[in-house]
Amino acid sequence: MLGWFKKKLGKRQEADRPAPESGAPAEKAAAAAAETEDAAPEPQEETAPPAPPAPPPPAAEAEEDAREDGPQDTPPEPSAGQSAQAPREEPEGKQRRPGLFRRLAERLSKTRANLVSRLDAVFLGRKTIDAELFDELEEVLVTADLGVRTTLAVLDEARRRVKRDKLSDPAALKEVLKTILLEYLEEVDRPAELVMPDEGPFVIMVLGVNGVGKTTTIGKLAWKFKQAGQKVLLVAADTFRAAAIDQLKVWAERVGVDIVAQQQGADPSSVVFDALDYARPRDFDVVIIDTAGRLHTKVNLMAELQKIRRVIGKKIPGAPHETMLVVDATTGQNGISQARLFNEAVEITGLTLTKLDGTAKGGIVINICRECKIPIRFIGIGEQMEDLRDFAPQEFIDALFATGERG
Ligand SMILES: Nc1nc2c(ncn2[C@@H]2O[C@H](COP(=O)(O)OP(=O)(O)O)[C@@H](O)[C@H]2O)c(=O)[nH]1
Ligand SMILES: [Mg+2]
Repeated sequence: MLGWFKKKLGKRQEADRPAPESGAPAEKAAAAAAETEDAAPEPQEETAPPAPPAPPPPAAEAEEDAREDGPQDTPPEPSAGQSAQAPREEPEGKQRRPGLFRRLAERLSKTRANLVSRLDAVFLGRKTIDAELFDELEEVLVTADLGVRTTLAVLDEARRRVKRDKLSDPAALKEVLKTILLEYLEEVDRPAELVMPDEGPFVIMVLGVNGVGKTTTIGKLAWKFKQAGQKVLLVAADTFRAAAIDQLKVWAERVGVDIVAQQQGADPSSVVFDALDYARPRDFDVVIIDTAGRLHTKVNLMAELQKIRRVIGKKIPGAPHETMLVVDATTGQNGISQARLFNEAVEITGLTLTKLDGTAKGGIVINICRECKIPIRFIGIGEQMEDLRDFAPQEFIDALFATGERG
């Protein structure tokens, strides 16, 4: 199954680019995006920290002084990076796929140990499907952060299918469970189509509480788009801390994309206002907006996000085309509360779940899908640039249930 990113790029390219000599443009774009993933460098050390932050580019400072509170007539110059679209290399074939799959499986190893290995232990030596088996399954699923409600729903459905298909072999029940989990993920993924704008940039507004991985995800996402030949603009609308602005600048420089940033404390809406003024005449394909996530002023934060959203919509009718909530998978059930909270304030259209490499509770992916009915676009499986994956339910379940010899 193609992930959201590929689907979107496919549409975009189909609409915008002249047909190449061979191959359907949509397919080519999808292939290019796929190759982006395939061409991702092999992981460095498992525990390698992200590249040390470089000092922000000098040009970045210049416009910070020239900042006033209201929207300006002359938008600031971009502070960093070059906007030229790098010529794309299109390597033959997809031989790297197994490596990518293996890496995903590796990164999910904590969840696999906590969920799948424990499921296996429950099934081990069982001859029949009985109530005791279901009780034990319940415990395993709940502790892997599937949540009580999702767990009960999964097991009810499993019981129904066992009865319907007259299953008696516990191994068959394990397959049934796997299928049900996959169905939950696919159910939400299926209607996840988004409409690409006919003209103007595709605007992504990124939200989430502090520390969940918004800025990192934006950096990785920018890289993904850039690899696929898209012209990307980053917008530093988290003006709460200077460090947050600098962090985004570092990413812009590392990836080689433009950024619009102002000084700490600037009104986030006016940063966005100016950034969109800057973006429109310059043919950006994608604009990604970073926002603040401090929770201690919840009401203010939500009001601020609503205001930013209004500003975007006024500047570019129909935008933001994606309002993406970033959730830290290691926070477990808390992530679900966050999704509800943000969704009430601004309608969330997609999720990115980060830090799946660091948690044994990856069951949250299934839980959040079922509870929130918001499609998961991406998953973060590490701190490196290439550690953001399109979320593909089948691949995810396969990686989770992968045994040693897989991949
Ligand atoms: N292991 C791991 N760490 C991540 C991932 N995504 C982000 N992080 C780390 O989480 C921390 C907070 O990220 P940041 O982007 O600053 O969060 P923000 O406050 O939401 O912008 C940083 O140390 C990131 O490197 C991920 O997928 N896996
Ligand atoms: Mg940040």
